[in-house]
Amino acid sequence: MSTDTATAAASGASATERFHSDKSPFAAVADTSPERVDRLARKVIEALQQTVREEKVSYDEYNALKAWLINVGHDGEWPLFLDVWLEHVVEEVATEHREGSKGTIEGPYYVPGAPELGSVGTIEMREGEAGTPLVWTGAVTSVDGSPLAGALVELWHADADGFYSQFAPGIPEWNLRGNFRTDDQGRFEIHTIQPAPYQIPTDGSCGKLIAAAGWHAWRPAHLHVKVSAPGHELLTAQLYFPGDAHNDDDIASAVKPELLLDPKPQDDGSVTVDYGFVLDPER
Ligand code: MBD
Ligand code: FE
Repeated sequence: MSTDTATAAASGASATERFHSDKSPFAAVADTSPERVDRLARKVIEALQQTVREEKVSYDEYNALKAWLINVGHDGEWPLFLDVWLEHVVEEVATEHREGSKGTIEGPYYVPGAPELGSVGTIEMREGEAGTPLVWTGAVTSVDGSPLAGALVELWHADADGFYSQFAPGIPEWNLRGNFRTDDQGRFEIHTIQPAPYQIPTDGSCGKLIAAAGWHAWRPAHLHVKVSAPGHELLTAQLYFPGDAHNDDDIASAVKPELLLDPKPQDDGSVTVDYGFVLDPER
């Protein structure tokens, strides 16, 4: 049972490995000028130095920080740490010019290349997968209102225990991960289950910080998506369910009012929801 054996170090190692295998982060910034590097590095270092001065940080506190930072790396939790406490600001800056749908952070658990399931399909799930059945219909359009046929909607989300396939043990590889394509009208219909609220691992370095600071480790239940179409900017978003206790205090600060769904409970116990996406043309 994944609940018994999931560890921060294992999910952290998977997230770190995934990040390295998908991206060439240094190649993308190979042209950065020394002036830019100097400016950014100096600002970050000065913020740390100023904190030490203002708060009169002791040698014991400095050594604890050193040990903690080393442990974040050992646990593979740098992707988690950065995506929880920093990515939301990067996303805000990167998308402030957009006129189409609001997006939010990607987080550490996206995997490219999930199974292609067409415009109407059921995501891969285990027999008797726990959770309320969810039927999600929607359309993808451009900002001028024209439907985008053949747009790609990549969906991934946690199971009813809050675990992601490929980042917790004992879950089939592509469970609750699938890629959908809009039809001629730009529409899609996705059958899945409602995910559970998600608690970031408490037994690793990020969990230790959260406990020591008296914070909580919860994210509200969410569906992750990436929506893309030729000639348009990639939209990365998450969708949330009204009434979730953590919509107002997400540890990752990634909830926006525009990302709240309006689910309609059905007589058969399932829930339907209509939510579409408006993509910005590439600039
Ligand atoms: C998640 O599932 C997530 O979406 C983010 C942003 C951080 C940690 C876990
Ligand atoms: Fe998530």
